Amino acid sequence: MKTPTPTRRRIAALALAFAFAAAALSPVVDPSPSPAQADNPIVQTVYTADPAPLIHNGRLYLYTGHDEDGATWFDMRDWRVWSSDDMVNWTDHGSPLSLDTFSWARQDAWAGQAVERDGKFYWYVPVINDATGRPAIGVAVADSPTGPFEDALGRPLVQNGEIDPSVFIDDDGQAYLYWGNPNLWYVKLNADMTSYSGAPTQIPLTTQGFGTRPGSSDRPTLYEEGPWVYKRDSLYYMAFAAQCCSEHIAYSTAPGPTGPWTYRGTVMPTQGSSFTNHPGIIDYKGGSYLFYHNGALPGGGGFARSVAVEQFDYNPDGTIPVINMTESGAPQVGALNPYVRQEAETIAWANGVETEPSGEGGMNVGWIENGDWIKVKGAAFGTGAATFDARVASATGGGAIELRLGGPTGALVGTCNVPGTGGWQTWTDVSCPVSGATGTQDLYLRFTGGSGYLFNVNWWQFAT
Ligand SMILES: [Ca+2]
Ligand SMILES: [Ca+2]
Repeated sequence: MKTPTPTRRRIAALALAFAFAAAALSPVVDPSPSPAQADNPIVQTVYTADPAPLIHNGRLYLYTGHDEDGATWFDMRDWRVWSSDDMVNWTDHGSPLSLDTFSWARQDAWAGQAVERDGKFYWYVPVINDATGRPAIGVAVADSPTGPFEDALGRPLVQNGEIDPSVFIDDDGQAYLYWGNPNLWYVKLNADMTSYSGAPTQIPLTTQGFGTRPGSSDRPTLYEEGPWVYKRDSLYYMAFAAQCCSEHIAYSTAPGPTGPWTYRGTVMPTQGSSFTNHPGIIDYKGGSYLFYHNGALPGGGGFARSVAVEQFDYNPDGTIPVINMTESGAPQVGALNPYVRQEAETIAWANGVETEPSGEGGMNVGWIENGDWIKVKGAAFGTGAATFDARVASATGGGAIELRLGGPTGALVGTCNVPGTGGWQTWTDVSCPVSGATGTQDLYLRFTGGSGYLFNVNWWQFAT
């Protein structure tokens, strides 16, 4: 049984400062007036970095790193998984992979990517090999996109002191692992995805292939790190973090997976209060999306980053337009169905809460204090909801869930009282009447009660 730790830092509690902070950090952000409207960054409960999207069974899974609170370097110890089917409400799947997964890893749970092959999920990550003190790339495997992941090999897959693996499986089934900083490498993975054929091959970093870095003789091209390789139509793309520091995102294209690469330009300019950036590009439900990171959360910066997303359209010739960071993020695809069980940790914007593994499986929302709230964007109530049910637990005296529409102080359509249950993982169902919830609305679960932590929420569901 896990008890919320009162001393844990609550970054999201500062979210009211978000609009002001973000406006000061970047001149390019949307003029969104308040965090109630902002949907970027897409996670507010922890700092996240180095996004890597993956689509499985019609759902978009997002693999990220995790910057520790208060870090003064890239202090990263685990990786995180999130998912969405509408690009705005993101479900927290917790931390199914960490340094502890790799017995041979010492530190630096940095940028990786997960891919699916034959019903298994392979997550390639760089870590410091304890035996050598140098970066190596490990691979973890799972039967589910949300893990749990295990070390597939018990040793590094490949090690040459360089980082940032990206994996691409071509239409012919051949898989390629790309990585590198300061150089750029690829190797052909075997069909088992945990071994390779041939030796790692260096991709020539020419200015024709990767642009010209101004004022640098030791690194003449823009390529810095973080390759992201994919194929669209018959063209191969490599996006990458360019020109440290601060980095921007640039890209090159090639007629084949091994090149030759031609530099194509900037994807995302230097913006957003993090001196690194990292691309993850994918098509989903008819739209094209760039995942990246910035320092836009309260307390954010170069070592306290947050993953964000923008929707974009390729130009007719296949080139990528210049994409700016926004606070509004990607538009919602479809709507959320409030009449099926929704996890409390499915969130468009969280103010003041965090998440933790639930004793009932998955995650639950916790650290709930008076006035905290969760935004769920675009809930389709149709002709109207009659009741609201929630799965709750409280080691204290509980409180109440206010159901509001349009904003945290918007129209009140129901109030659900939550009793003390004798434990933070001692769960019970509560139910309450709802009136006035019709049409498609942004739903706010606003939590009220006395002082201190009030209760936890595992899931909720409306009924007609
Ligand atoms: Ca709180
Ligand atoms: Ca849950």
